[in-house]
Amino acid sequence: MEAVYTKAVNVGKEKHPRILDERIAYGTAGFRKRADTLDHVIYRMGLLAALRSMHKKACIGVMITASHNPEEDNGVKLVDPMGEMLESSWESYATNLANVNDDDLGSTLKTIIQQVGIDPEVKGHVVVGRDTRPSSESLSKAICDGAEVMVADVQDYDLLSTPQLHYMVRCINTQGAYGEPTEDGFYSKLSSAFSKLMQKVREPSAGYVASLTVDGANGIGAPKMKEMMKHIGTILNVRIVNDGSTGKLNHQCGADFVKVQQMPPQGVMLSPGHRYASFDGDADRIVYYFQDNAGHFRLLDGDKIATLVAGYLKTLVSASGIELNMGLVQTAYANGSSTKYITEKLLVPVACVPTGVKHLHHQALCYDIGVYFEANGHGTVLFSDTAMQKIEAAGSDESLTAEQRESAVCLKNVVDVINQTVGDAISDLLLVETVLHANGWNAQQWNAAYTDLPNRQLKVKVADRSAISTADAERKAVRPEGLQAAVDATVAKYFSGRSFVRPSGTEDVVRVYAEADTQTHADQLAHEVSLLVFDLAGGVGERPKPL
Ligand code: G16
Repeated sequence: MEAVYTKAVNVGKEKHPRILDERIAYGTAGFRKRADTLDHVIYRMGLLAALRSMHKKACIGVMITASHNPEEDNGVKLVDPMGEMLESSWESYATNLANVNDDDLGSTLKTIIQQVGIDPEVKGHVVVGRDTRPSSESLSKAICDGAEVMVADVQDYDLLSTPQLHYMVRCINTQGAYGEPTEDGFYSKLSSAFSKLMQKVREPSAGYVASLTVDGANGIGAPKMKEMMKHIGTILNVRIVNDGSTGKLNHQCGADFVKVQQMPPQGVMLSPGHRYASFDGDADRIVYYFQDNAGHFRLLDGDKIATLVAGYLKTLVSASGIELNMGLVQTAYANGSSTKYITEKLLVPVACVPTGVKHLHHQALCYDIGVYFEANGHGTVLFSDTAMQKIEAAGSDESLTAEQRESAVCLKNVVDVINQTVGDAISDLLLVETVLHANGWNAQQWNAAYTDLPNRQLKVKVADRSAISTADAERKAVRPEGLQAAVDATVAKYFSGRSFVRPSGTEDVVRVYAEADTQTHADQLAHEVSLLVFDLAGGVGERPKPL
């Protein structure tokens, strides 16, 4: 291995030197920063991905993307063997490797190998994907350089959505049992299940119309959705806007813009009765929206998707007669009304975990059927092995009624529409359309289940966002001292008020969330809490202004 360590240092110094003496930390979903400062970090993640692969004796994925961040940023997400995010115990290795001097690269690799107990004889296998950012192509080469220095086999998928790369990793590591590890395999698996689910002819009076407009955030989701549509054909009519042909990535468009600004993206003129969806920059999030009869913009976010899907799955499971437990996982951003609806109406237990798909995914594994969604539209559904076995068996169990068997077969097709590895905008879109079709609902009928509490999200700039630390699934700020008490006192002034603050793990900001009985009150509360953050946690620049 000595020759490999030396090569890691030499290639690092020659091709991917650490030019900035600035510390970078592993965040909510990997490393994320301005693209022109990232080359050495990405090279090193190629090295680390190879080590992880050697350790797990399985293929590991690396995705070059900064997802919802502006086009100038980029980042890297590491994908573990079953398509989940990198195990958190490895995040410290990643941070350490990303920050050492070029000369210390070899010794750092050696230490990781010794600490983890990696067999140096094992050959690594790393698969790489990238989004459409201008910087992504050269950064994906840096990944390949790193993995090749560690003598790993490298497979470059080129342009993929993040969830497609997660899917590939799982397909490869299950020797194809999860699906064929190709783009065509992805489209075929999902579209074939979707076609079966959409076969049932609806009453003409039903509210559902198989037509919607998709905002591709000028990112990778647009071309990939177009590919999916070639497989789906006329079952669903999808018009794609913000497809990257003219606009800038995530600029005034995409799921994050629509969710945070609570308005339609650029390029979309809402027409009443029509359904709209927005992807984010790497197509792992989706939100829906529509204009109601009174002409108001209505958002159907991750909470609304979670409740729609959980309600449908609950009905199907019950109709099939299969005994399975279900749980729903949310974060502090979940609208209070959604949590109330899930626990009181759907009677499904809800768990609250910190922001980040890695936390939600982990918790969702505790149930036979684990539905997880962040309010920002990032989520999926996980089925345990037991659930899968029961569903498969029930589909052909002659002791069950025809209706029960039919529900079990339907459930199996629903499983195949879902990308269980991570939130997937394309897969989630097909799932939502499936449920709306099955229920015969339009967007207004979907939205009627419960009414969101008015809410507002703001960002505050501070000198050092690590000055804020949180507890209780990010619902309480434990540092700086006095901040939480001040937030509590402010919240107490508002009817149905709730607010929390947390440092973002993807942007250099502190996020503030507030909800209250009216939009004016939610806006006021968010503003007051922003001022507290600014004053007590080292705000920089202009003091937050009222909305
Ligand atoms: C990533 C994570 C999400 C998280 C979001 C915002 O999304 O995957 O789980 O909600 O960042 O995180 P934060 O509030 O810490 O900035 P994406 O779509 O940008 O990869």
